[in-house]
Formats: sequence, structure tokens, C-alpha cells
Amino acid sequence: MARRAAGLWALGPLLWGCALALRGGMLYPRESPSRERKELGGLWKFRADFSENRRQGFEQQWYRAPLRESGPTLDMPVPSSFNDVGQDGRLRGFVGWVWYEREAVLPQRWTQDTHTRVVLRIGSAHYHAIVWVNGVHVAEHEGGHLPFEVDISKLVQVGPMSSCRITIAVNNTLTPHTLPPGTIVYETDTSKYPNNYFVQNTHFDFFNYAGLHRPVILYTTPTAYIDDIDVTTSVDQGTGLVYYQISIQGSEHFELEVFLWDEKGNIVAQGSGGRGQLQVPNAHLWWPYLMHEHPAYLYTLEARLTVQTAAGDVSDFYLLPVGIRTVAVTKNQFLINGKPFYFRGVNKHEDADIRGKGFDWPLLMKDLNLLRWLGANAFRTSHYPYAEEVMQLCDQYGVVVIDESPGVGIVLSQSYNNQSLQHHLEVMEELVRRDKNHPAVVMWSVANEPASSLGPAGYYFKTLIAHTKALDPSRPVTFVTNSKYDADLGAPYVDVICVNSYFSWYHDFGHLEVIQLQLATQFENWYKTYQKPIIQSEYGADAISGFHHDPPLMFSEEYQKSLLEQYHLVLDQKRKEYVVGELIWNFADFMTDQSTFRVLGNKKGIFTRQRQPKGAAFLLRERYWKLANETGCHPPAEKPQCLGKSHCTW
Ligand code: BDP
Repeated sequence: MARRAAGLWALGPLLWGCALALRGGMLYPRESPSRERKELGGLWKFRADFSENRRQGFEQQWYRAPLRESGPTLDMPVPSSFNDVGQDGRLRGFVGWVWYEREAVLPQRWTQDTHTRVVLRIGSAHYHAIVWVNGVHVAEHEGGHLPFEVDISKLVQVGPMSSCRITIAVNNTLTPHTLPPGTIVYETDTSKYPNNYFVQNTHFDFFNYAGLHRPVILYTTPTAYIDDIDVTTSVDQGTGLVYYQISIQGSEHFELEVFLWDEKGNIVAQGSGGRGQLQVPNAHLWWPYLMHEHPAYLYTLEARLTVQTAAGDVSDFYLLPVGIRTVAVTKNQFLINGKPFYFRGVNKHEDADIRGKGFDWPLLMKDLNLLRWLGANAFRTSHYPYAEEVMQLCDQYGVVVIDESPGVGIVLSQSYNNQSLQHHLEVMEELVRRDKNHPAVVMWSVANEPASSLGPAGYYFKTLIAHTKALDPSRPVTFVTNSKYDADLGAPYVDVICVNSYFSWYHDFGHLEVIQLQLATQFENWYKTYQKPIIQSEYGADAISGFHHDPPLMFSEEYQKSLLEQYHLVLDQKRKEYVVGELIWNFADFMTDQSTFRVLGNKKGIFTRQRQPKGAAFLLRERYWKLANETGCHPPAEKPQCLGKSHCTW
């Protein structure tokens, strides 16, 4: 990796070429004069393998011939979770292998020009995926939230063929060594359960939606191509410094030119070679929403590769958005571009009616518009990495992101062994590889509420956090803890402490009057022990939209509002000292497993699952705009009404 700018937390040496063990880059497939892309969205053929051992598909080799030849198929939309699309209850809770298949028609040039590389990229397949092209096994990937890809040129460039059959088998089973972990429990009491009866148990609070959740894309590059770009930035007296490192595959002899374009289309800096530094005098910095009248300024780094071949010059072009900004942490502040930044925001889930965790543009825009309406400037990708398209939009709108791994629900002692740690390290590598260039991402979160008091947890988290810092010394690292765990083994190693607490919800039911005392004690204890900035990374209460009761009772909209108000009183004191942010749990109601604790899901949203506001949304909106105004609110010129520089609203 390229040299990353040092922040104040970066006590260790800066690492040049700190190696990701992963091979190859994971640049987002963008069109350019040398690259084409074809999205394979729409209806795929689908079948769940209901056989007892769930292995009939492998035994009968369903990938060898079109899926319809081995039995009946359903039409399944991609991207989408498969669970809520149909009327079959068995499919909703299905555990095991499901099979997807799609024929893709390829442009003739892709199949005939052997200087073209054809790549198949799967944005997210939850959880374990195996891929065949025309019946040939091409890839396998573990992990439900990060992309993987494979070069399929050799398979599609074999004759006058213009289509290819893509088969993807996806298994949603979670084990103690997956992320998130889970267990399969066989019930053997035949007086209570049928033969071979098993259930999937998990220790997290969201529904284990599965399927092809994000776009499946075919794209091309020349055979000599730009494989990865790594950009970090810093600022020296108004001059923006952009460090880049570019890796090339397919040729040892090449020329590489680099141009940095501003938003008006002017070249402001240029360089050459695989590694270098660009200087941008009077740089426009990337600022979060409402912190500057032109937030989220993005330059474009254009990499131009030229390779001389017997057949003439071959070029590859890649355009990467670049935001110039710095991030640093002191013992009581989080600084963006040297200014104190207070996270006013939400925790989200990728979750909606029908599509489950399937990526959806209208939903993404609606959520972003709601965040801006709230005056929020940040969210945490609780509890797994979100779609790349989400991160791109955050770059464009100035929404700051705490980027979280799927390390949620790690509470079993079996999950604290080398196998699990190794997988967690790899997932962090995949996450950093994918998201390292997003200016919106200001911090990595390695886990949420693990059982850190278990013996081997100390070594596990020390290693994990150190590894993440080594992968990316330019960003702070956090670990989200829950005040209910008294021994916390992650906190000594992180840069920022993120604490979740549910006072007057999971205990002291209905007693809103204890919140102020308990919350103040929570903050004081953490700060006294660690002297690090603290984010209230979760707090909230369930409210069923339309349930009212005054004086406030649990589950009413009034209770949710009053609980937030009590938290805010303490946050308003502590943010003057060392609390650097507050993230409500949750942005919207979301689906969970069924239990007596949940009424058609978790209802702690300030919006319903359909994104309609509860009373708490208006409360939070007032608060967030007030906080924004306090620090001198800068509404983007064309957007909210501004009543003078220091008073604006949406
Ligand atoms: C927190 C978890 C979150 C849950 C929330 C809740 O981090 O995933 O959804 O509790 O219970 O502890 O609502």
C-alpha cells in the first residue's frame, strides 16, 4: 500500500508497501474508453436444494447443464434476498444451498478479441458462494458482504460463442468460524421434532437474509491493465498532497501517466510511474455535509496505462474519485481537516420490505435524502460492510462513514480460535482493499459487542486491531463495546471508544429517571480508564409507529422520544469534554429472527421500515440542525433554506 498520511494516533512507523496478503485489487468496475461493463441484474433461474443433506445439487451436478434440466426453477430477482420474494414459508427460513443461474449474451468483441480480459464480479453473495461458467468451476468465496471476481476470458474466448451460462451456488449457513458466526443445532428428540431436524442459531439481532444481494457485473479490461490504485492524502499549508500507488498486471514494461482533474475539468496536477505524490496548491478539501458550503469536493485521479505490443499500443484508463482530507484523533477530539468533528448520525441496516438486504437505488436515495433532512453527517455500517454504491454516494454527499466488519455476535468460545481469527483478518483485508480510497470512510470498526471477557478474546482483538492499523495507518480503528460487558479487552488498543448502551430499555424498564446518572457514570468510567474520545455508538428504544401513551410507556412513540431526550441532556455536557459523537439505534425498523422480544422485527427505528418518520425523527432532526448551527452551519448552496450563515434548516 502507498504511504498513508500520519494522524495523531499513528504512534507506530508508517508502512510503505504494507502487504495485503490478498492477491489482486478490487477496483470498482467503472466504464472508461478501455473498459466496458454489463450488469446482470434482473431475473435469474433459481432453486433451493431442499434435499435432506442439501447436497443434491452437487451430487447431480446441477451446474453441468441448464438448471431447468435438473428440475423446476423459480424466477428470482437479482440483486435481492431470496427470502421474502415468494409465498413459500419454507424458502423464507431456508438454510443450505440455493442455486442461481443466468445466461449472459456477450458482445462479439469480448469473445473474439484475445487482448480483452473478461471479468465476472459478484458484489455480494451471502454467505459462501461457488461459481461455474459453462459448467466449469471458476471461483469460490467465503463471506457475505464483500465482492469477489474472476477472470473468465479463457472460458468465453473459445469459439464463435456469444453467450455464457453463469451458475452460482450460495449457502447461508453460519458456523462458529464464519463472520458473523452461528451454529447449526440438530434436535434429536424424535418425540418433539421430525428426523434430521435442525435450526440455525445466531447471536445477532437481524434477519440472516441471503442470496445475491448486490449487482453481478461482467466487465472488460485490456490484458495489460490497472489492477489497483491506492490513494492517501494530506494537507500542508493549504497544499493538498495526494500519494498514489498503482499496480499493473499483464505487462512488466509499461508507461503510466497520472492526472488529477478538478470538478471544473481542469488538470491540477500530474505525475508518472507507479508511485508518487501530486501537489495541489490551494486545494479544495473534502468536507462533511454542513461543515462547508461546498462539502464533499471530489477530484478525479485518472490513471493512463500504455503498453507497447507487437500489434501496437494498448491503453487502459481508470478514473478514481479522490477527496483530499485528513483525519486525526487526540485524546478527546476527532479531527477532520484539523477541525473538531462531532458525529451526529445513525446506525443503519441494509434492510427493506420484500428485497431484504438486496441493493436498491430508490431505497439508497431515499435513505440519503432522509439523512440530509435530519441534518445527520454520519452513519456506522452496522453490522457489516454495505454496498460499494452506498460508499460512493457518501463520498459525493459528504456523509461520514464508520466502516464496520461483519464481526457481530462473536460470543461463543469456539469462535475465539485461530481459524476464526484468520478469517476475520482476511475479511478486514478485503474490507480495506475495497474501501481504502473512500474519503467518506474515516474509521474502521473491527467488531460489534463481542464477548470480550472470554479468555482468548484478548489475543484475538489485540491481533485484529494491530493488523487493521498496519493495513491502513491513515485511519483510526475502533471496536464497538457494550457497557454491560465489564471487562473490555479491545479498548486498550483502539483509537476511539465506541459504547452502546440501552439504559431504561433492557433494564430499569420504564425508569427514564435513571438515565442521566447511569449514562454520566458510563462516560466517566470509560474516559477515566482510557483517556480516549468516546462515541455513543448505539442508544434507543423500540417504538411501534402509531402507539401513543402519555405519560410515556415503553413501546410508545412518547417513550422513545423521552428516552432520547434524557440521553441528550448528558451528551450535551460530555460533548464539551470528550464525547465526539452520537449515533441513534436505529435509522429504521428492521427485520430480525422471530422471538418474544421482537414484534415483526426490531422497532427501534426513528423511521418505520417503509421510511416514514416516528415522533423521534422530528426530535432528532431538531437536535441535529441545532448542533450543526452551533458550529456554524454551512448548507450546500442549492439545498436547504439558510436563514443567515448560522441558522439553517432543510
Ligand atoms: C445492540 C446490538 C444491536 C441490536 C440492539 C437492540 O448491537 O445489533 O439490534 O442491541 O437490541 O446491543 O436493539
